Amino acid sequence: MTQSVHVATGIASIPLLLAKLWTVFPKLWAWPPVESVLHGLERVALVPLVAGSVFELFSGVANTARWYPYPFFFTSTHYWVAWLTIGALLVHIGAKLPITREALSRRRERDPEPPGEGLSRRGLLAWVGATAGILIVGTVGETLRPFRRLSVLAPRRPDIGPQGLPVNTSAHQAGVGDVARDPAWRFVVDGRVKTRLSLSLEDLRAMPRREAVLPISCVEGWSASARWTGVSVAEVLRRAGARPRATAVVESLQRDSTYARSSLNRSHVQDPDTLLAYEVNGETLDLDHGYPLRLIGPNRPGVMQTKWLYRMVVR
Ligand SMILES: Nc1nc2c(c(=O)[nH]1)N[C@H]1C(S)=C(S)[C@@H](COP(=O)(O)O)O[C@H]1N2
Ligand SMILES: [Mo]
Repeated sequence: MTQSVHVATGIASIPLLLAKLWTVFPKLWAWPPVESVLHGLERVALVPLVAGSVFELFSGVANTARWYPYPFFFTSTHYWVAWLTIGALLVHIGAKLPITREALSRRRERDPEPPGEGLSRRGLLAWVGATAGILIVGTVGETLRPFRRLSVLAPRRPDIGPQGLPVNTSAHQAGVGDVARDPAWRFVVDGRVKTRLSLSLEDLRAMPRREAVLPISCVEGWSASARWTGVSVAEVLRRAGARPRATAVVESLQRDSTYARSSLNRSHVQDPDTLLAYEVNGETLDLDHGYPLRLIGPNRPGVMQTKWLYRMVVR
């Protein structure tokens, strides 16, 4: 829900922002540029508002296409610029409140829209609404399966990929093709444990099976649910003799990637549906989905559903 609403509302904001910038553009050249100290402050506050809004929408769309034309890390920048933009928006709303209040309280008859001057305000809003609607319908199929055939504007469809699930990074791209298939593969559980475990896939399969229907909610704009089978992280920790309030970090065979490890907080660890999964939709995991073992758990973004696990460090 949160992932798709975030992406859909972000995409729908694009025509709204463009229309807004287009209508206020002439004011950029108003003369004199500053009429008073207050007016000057108000205009300065527009810089983070406009720059922040444009950056948020641009970087968000670029992220859905996995395009990062800047040196900084997308996630934290997108997050912090959002706070700056919200702050600038509050300042802007505060500065415009008197005008807005006056405009809203004015009676329509006393202030009819001047006829014949191009698009009316209502017409403009209708166009913005229609464009936003088209953009949403053209992309929301990345999360809502019934719309998948209409997803002509989306970079991918959530049902295309091995076992009906998309793949962002294949085993080949991650450079794990051979090590992941190595029969000597073991899953190691160490750190703050009483007993260090070293488990083969057969050992894991011999442990209590647990099934959960869970989505991969990818911040790159898509999500897809599947039925996962594996062993509860909680069960493995119990066998290793971890303390009751333990947390953990899982590590991938993949090297040199921000996705190669992820941490599990206490509620993730304790949720019985947080799985070390070896099957999806009743089949052994495809190599591209993290064979032999991947993490999958509720309330975690896709980036934290680490694939090709080989180790869990308990803390
Ligand atoms: N080791 C590893 N795990 C990973 C990734 C990755 O690149 N490497 N991608 C993550 C991301 S961003 C998502 S959304 C999910 C699903 O990605 P997939 O479609 O590549 O399976 O796996 C996550 N686990
Ligand atoms: Mo992702």
